[in-house]
Amino acid sequence: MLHAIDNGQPVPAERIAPFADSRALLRDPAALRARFAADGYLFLPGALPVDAVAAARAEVAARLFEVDELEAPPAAAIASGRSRRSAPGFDRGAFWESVSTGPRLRALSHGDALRTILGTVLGAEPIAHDFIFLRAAARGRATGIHYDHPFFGHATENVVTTWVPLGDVPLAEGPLFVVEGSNRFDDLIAAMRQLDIVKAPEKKAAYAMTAVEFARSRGTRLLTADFRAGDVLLLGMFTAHGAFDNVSPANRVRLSFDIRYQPAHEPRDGRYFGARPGGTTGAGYAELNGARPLLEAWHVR
Ligand SMILES: O=C(O)CCC(=O)C(=O)O
Repeated sequence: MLHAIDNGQPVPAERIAPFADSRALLRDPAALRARFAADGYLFLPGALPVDAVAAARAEVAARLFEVDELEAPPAAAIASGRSRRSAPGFDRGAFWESVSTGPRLRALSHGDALRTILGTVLGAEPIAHDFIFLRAAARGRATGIHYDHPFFGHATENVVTTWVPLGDVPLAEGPLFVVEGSNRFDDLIAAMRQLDIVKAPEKKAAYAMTAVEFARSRGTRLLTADFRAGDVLLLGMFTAHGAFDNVSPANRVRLSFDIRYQPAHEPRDGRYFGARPGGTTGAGYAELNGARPLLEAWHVR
């Protein structure tokens, strides 16, 4: 039984199901790509070295501890309810950029293990965005349902979102979910192709419905997992997804990152590449939720 919370309510049993496990297909690239095309996602449990994940987690947690947002020991990621990031003059964008470019985090996000997986999935030499979305979701946080195309699919649609939990992320801590079959919701996908949230910022990429309402309206389910350190989830640009509520009784912060890979030879969206990428809006790392103190408001992106 999978128990997750959406918008303060338990997800009914008929609306939630586990991801298909595609790890064995890493040895069969054609079958792996066929599964990705069919399902719009690939769940690859245990595909990353856990020591590299633990090192990245420790690095990020140490930085949050430094601004007094976590209790000791930092790697337990228990929110303190305090923050030095609220102090006048604190440069939140610069801080988050420095956390997001930490060497251990980058060794994981841009390292051989992910490169090899993404090369297999793309069937081409892969390149990762330099801009990375590092998430620190405190209790009470969630991410609304959206497709990624309006953010990342403009230069090429052949872009793969790569979601990596930095440590175990059980269902109570609000992991990612995928809307089953949403890669075939042609009406929604056609609308997403028209939407550029930078050119039309009044249009939100996230749907107003709760995840359960959304799934019910389409007669489908929310697929997810009790994520373990070392797991990876890959999504296409036309796969609707979000994250459940973090309801951790221990006040544990959900740490994860998401990054996009694409074939190196295809056109690149300059907002996400380079030494100081501007990100979706041009504000750089200051635009991310992670740049705000843990207990401040959280909206999708
Ligand atoms: O981790 C989250 O809360 C959201 C991640 C997401 O939307 C993505 O990876 O595209």
